[in-house]
Amino acid sequence: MSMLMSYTDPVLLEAAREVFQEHFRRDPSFEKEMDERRRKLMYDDIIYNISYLLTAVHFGDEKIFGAYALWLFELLCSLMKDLDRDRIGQQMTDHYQILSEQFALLPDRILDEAGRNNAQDYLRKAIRITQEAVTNIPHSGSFREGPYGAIRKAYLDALLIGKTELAHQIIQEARRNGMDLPVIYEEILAAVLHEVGELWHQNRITVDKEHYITSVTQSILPRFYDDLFSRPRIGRTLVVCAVGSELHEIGARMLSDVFEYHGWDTYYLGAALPHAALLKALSEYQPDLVALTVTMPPHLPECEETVRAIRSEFPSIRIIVGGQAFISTSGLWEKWDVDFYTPTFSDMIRWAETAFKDQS
Ligand code: B12
Repeated sequence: MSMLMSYTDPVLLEAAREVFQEHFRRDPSFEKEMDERRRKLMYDDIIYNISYLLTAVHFGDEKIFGAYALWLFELLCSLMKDLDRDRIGQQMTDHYQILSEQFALLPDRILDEAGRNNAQDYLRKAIRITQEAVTNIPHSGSFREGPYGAIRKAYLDALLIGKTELAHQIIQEARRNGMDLPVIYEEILAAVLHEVGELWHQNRITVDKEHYITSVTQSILPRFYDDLFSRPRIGRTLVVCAVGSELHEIGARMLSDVFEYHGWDTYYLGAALPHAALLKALSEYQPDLVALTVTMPPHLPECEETVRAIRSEFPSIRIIVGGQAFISTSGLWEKWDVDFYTPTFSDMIRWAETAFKDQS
């Protein structure tokens, strides 16, 4: 490439126009994703991308384009909040592919053969860098640390790029390697859902992705059931539900499964259970224990009301409460007439083993 060549050479502008149009020809989603404003920016961006690529080729320095590809991907993720990282990654890898096809056609006046080859090489690397960036999200706290960090990340990465089957395989493999149900539930599946909530909160993933990951997780739980029901029974009964209009129910369901795993007979009543329906169920199943879960603090008053009603109508049933709503209180549960609260399944099972020991 000549030192004096302009990035706005008509041949390059024509190539940019071709790249722009090819995106719309190749991918029908572009029509609805790109409004007028975005189309204008997109065209300018293509010219900008070409200028970076030619600069990298000019200096024979792949890092110039590689670093730019990463920067551009993160910028687009911040700007196009309605699209998730996976989709933007797809757009950008298509983009580098289309650019590569156009660059192969550039005349020697713009790039000689060696330059064209270098450009192809840099574009291939930009594709790889972008694909890696899709799942390379800064995670909160200890998400990637400890003995379960790697598997949590592998499971979440698979879901962030829509690989449902791979996500299932990762969990099945953990099972085959001897990780038992309560650990998989709490250390992998629950931890990943908490992280997904963080990513949604930070606007790093879109709501549809959050729902998809939730639904895949829900589809994984029944795969443990053969094991669950074949375990020895201990003659204890548990009723579990998410109170009031609480829609977050996966914690409640997991809790029910963990008790079932420890030999309890459980009745999991799902989300948003009306108060009266719960009392009816308690009278029918006569459980030893009832577990109530609350995620959203506005449902706490309803939970308190439910606890009062259970105490007065079924004084012999023990009550435990849990869920994220309690984490952000100053020990609220201690002011209620409940038997136990803990944020973790392992503590809960330890408590149950002691609390029901004398009576078995
Ligand atoms: C999936 C999800 C949803 C799904 C729920 C689907 C379903 N079928 O359950 C849907 C889409 C319905 C949803 C809706 C909403 N959600 Co939502 N959701 C989540 C998400 C991503 C995962 C929830 C989950 O299943 N976690 C995994 C389970 C296993 O964890 P857990 O419930 O905490 O349970 C663990 C412990 O707490 C404990 N435990 C739980 N219960 C009990 C009970 C007992 C007795 C014991 C001992 C222990 C225990 O054991 C479990 C294992 O460790 C969370 C993120 C997060 N931090 O969890 C956000 C999150 C809870 N949602 C949030 C919000 C804001 C909402 C909405 C208001 C969004 C909206 N604008 O519409 C609505 C409100 C719905 C409603 N009316 O209740 C916020 C809540 C913020 C807050 N504290 O106020 C969160 C934290 C996301 C975030 N980071 O901001 N959500």
